[in-house]
Amino acid sequence: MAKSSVYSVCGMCTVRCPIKVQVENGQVSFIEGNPHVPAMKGAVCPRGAAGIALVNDNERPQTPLIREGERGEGKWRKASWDEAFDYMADKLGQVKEKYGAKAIAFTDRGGPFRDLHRAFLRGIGTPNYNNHDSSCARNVQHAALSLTGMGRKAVAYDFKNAKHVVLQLRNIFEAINVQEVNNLMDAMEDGCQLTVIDIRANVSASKANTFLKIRPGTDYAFNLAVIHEILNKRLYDQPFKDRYIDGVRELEQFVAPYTPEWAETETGILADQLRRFVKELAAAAPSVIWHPGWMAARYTDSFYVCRTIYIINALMGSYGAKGGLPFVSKPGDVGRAGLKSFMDLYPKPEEKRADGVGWKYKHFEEGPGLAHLLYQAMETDDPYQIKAYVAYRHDPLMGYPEPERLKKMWEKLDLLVSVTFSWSDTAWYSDVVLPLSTYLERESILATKNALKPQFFVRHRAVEPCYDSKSDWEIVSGLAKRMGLPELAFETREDVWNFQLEGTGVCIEDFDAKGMVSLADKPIYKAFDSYKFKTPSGKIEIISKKLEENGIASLKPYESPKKPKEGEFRLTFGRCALHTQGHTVNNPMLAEQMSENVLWINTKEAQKLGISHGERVAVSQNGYTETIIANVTDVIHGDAVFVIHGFGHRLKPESRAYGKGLADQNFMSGGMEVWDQAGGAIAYQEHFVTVSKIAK
Ligand SMILES: Nc1nc2c(c(=O)[nH]1)N[C@H]1C(S)=C(S)[C@@H](COP(=O)(O)OP(=O)(O)OC[C@H]3O[C@@H](n4cnc5c(=O)[nH]c(N)nc54)[C@H](O)[C@@H]3O)O[C@H]1N2
Ligand SMILES: Nc1nc2c(c(=O)[nH]1)N[C@H]1C(S)=C(S)[C@@H](COP(=O)(O)OP(=O)(O)OC[C@H]3O[C@@H](n4cnc5c(=O)[nH]c(N)nc54)[C@H](O)[C@@H]3O)O[C@H]1N2
Ligand code: SF4
Ligand SMILES: [Mo]
Repeated sequence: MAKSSVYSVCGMCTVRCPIKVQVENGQVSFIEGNPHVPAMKGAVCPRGAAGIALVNDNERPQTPLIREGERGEGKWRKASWDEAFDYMADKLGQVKEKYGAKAIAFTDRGGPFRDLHRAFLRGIGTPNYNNHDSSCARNVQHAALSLTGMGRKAVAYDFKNAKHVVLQLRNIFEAINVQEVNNLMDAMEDGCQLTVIDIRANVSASKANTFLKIRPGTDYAFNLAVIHEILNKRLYDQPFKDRYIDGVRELEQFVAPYTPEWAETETGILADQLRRFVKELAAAAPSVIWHPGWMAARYTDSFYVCRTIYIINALMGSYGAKGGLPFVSKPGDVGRAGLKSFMDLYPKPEEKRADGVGWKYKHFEEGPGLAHLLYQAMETDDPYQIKAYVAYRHDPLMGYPEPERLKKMWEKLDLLVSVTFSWSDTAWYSDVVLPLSTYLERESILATKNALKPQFFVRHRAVEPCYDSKSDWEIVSGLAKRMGLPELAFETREDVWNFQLEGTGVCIEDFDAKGMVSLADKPIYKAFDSYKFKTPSGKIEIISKKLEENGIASLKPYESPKKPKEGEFRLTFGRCALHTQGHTVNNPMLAEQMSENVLWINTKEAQKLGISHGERVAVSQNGYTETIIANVTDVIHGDAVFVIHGFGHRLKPESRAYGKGLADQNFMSGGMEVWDQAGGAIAYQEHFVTVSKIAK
């Protein structure tokens, strides 16, 4: 038997763990963690292992498809790649000629492999690149920027050396990043404390030293009281505070009314418990990580929750500290040249963005913009018409609220394209579907990981595509060739990689041994004294000039969240270890492990409704109903019901997922307009549902 192994990068979720793929006779036989990365411990998570089942899954798009019937009807014509590229280039050309390049919009899933397709957008001249982040971590990013002038990824989470980790809105043992989980478990074995603040006892809570069950949507109250207690008892890191934090006096005045006793009435967490927790936290400083959150697109004040978390980390002195939030290094920081950028081939388009970011909303970062505002522009033609849209590795019909509303927003598009490896609601509704090879069948462009030990890494193709699919660079090259961008029309993967490696002193063979090239010998903890934050004052700024100038308060007075009306529940959601968003639900191995989601509902509330554990119940909002099995439990707050997101698929080709479970995005009526004006993200959890027994 012909056996080989390939170092690559997992693609089952956005974490992109380094992996080693074993291949036997041209088929993937086993996937494990890359043994050269100690924190992987040779492991992958269940989804990473199930990548094997993705490759030969015949329920994914297998050739390019061009729509024949109405949008969403599912009538397709199979096309060759040449035909699909010609069709697309022709339509894009027409839109560009008639409405200008800005009428072409593009969204993707974010991540490190974007340089080439973003260069393509610049090349054709549109400013309208967005990613999914307004449905995910935008509030975290903007909170980080508003305080430090640096994005959320400018610091690492040094779990391995931490002494106290706080997870608030962050379920690390189910929303998995393998290296982070392994590092945190090692630290906990060495005595690191774990505190979980959540509306329900999730798996992370089950491993925690302290679990604080909080009333949904009151995290800002809790955090303000924590700051009050830290300042009141002078539990902060004095030298760090004096040297690196600007605006502590304003902060002190602002939090004066927010005592632990006050917070108790809001959050349900006892004042004494809060005080004990703060004392323990301060004792572990500066090796403290209060995780700023990841999926923080939840409430209209989530930005301020993230902001207070960063402020608490600063007061604990954990910025720059071992076991806290040390600063990552970029290639330039360690005296190395970075990868040559495709985007630098073209100037930045001068047109203003359709989503208003950078001109109408000056306090937001331009990069990925705010996709929900792009969609609104598609509907209103304000500031201008958008006529072509490519959703690349993106399923907004599952990931944004109100799918039916979103379809209406897309009504005026002359072209809607989906580039994807699996069926998705968005792909099914598109005019053209371009099947991307699965991550095991394709290579990616080279990417950089800024880290304590920065590196370049690469995704290698482990096996040849089993259907008529292509890699990203092949897709971009195919389009570039037809759209007058010869500099992006690469013939071979080596041409792509060699372009990127020019001037770096690294060659592509250097990746063979480990799948990555480290740019430093050991983790670098940047010298504290030399550090300057990227704000005007060089310090962490509690009062952000940029926010204030744009009419946004740096410290917003607390407003109590809406209480659910009698018989209503706040709809909340999150992840489980067995699935990624909506795109693994039809995976043969994972569907077998978990084929539907259940509705977590508090025991007392269920009793009032006469609902028993395991019973199928109806969930409704504004006359719209879906059904789901009830998980009656004491460990969720009575104000909320909770589901795992990503279920409730209704697509014909997905036999394993079809009709199973509930789709939470269908219960967010008006949700495209409900977003956090300070942080930019959608506020997904500002919606209420009723739950009832199903009439027999
Ligand atoms: N297995 C797996 N891992 C993943 C993903 C996946 O789909 N599957 N997706 C990846 C992605 S894209 C992301 S963004 C991350 C998300 O990572 P996380 O943000 O950590 O994950 P979630 O499960 O969305 O939410 C975390 C917790 O927030 C809690 N929560 C809900 N409302 C409130 C509230 O009002 N207050 C508090 N304190 N807690 C609340 C939920 O109960 C849940 O336990 O995970 C990543 N990793
Ligand atoms: N109601 C509700 N809405 C949510 C969430 C929620 O919990 N509840 N979670 C939010 C969060 S945290 C996020 S990150 C977003 C996620 O939503 P999206 O950003 O849309 O991401 P995914 O669902 O992971 O993937 C989108 C599509 O891309 C395809 N895909 C995945 N990986 C690849 C790849 O490597 N290449 C290509 N070409 N295609 C790929 C998949 O097949 C899938 O169809 O949704 C957000 N929306
Ligand atoms: S966390 Fe799991 S699914 Fe995500 S990249 Fe790592 S191994 Fe793959
Ligand atoms: Mo996310």
